[in-house]
Amino acid sequence: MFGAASVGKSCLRVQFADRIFPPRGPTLTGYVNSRIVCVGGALVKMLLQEADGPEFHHWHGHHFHGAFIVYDVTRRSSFELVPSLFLDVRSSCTINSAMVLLGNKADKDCERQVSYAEGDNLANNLGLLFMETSALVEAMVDEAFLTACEAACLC
Ligand SMILES: Nc1nc2c(ncn2[C@@H]2O[C@H](COP(=O)(O)OP(=O)(O)OP(=O)(O)O)[C@@H](O)[C@H]2O)c(=O)[nH]1
Ligand SMILES: [Mg+2]
Repeated sequence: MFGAASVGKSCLRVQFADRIFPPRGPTLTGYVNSRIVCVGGALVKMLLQEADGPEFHHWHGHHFHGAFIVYDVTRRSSFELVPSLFLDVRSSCTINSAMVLLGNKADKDCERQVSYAEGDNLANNLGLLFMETSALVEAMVDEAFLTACEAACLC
């Protein structure tokens, strides 16, 4: 999971893996959450790791089955960071499957600075899947991770 600081990477990851909001304790670089899911009749163990804010030099050379780029729909600067982050991720890591763009904090609709259409357009331009999520109210969190997992399993 990549994205600007405080977009909700930890909350999404922990909501999906442990059904807790908010996560307890700070983000620890390299910490892995896991959840076993059933995809196409097979049990798959998903391992979720998080880059520390936009600084992800420690992931250079890593190989992932999928990647999420997350922005905060109430913070435009986090959305504007997405194209350069996408290029950085693509050039530094091997992603052999789905990349997904997530617009998180969709529960804060009255504070929204990025529309759904803008997120969808950017995802289309970059060739990413797109969803808006809320880790707080657990909206589209399972769907986002399971979609990526299914795409990874098809590769
Ligand atoms: N309203 C709302 N707040 C959220 C949501 N997800 C996360 N937050 C809040 O956003 C803040 C940052 O969440 P984190 O999950 O720590 O963000 P992060 O991207 O992991 O941050 P770093 O690891 O520091 O880069 C916390 O105060 C969360 O409670 C959400 O879906 N809705
Ligand atoms: Mg975090």
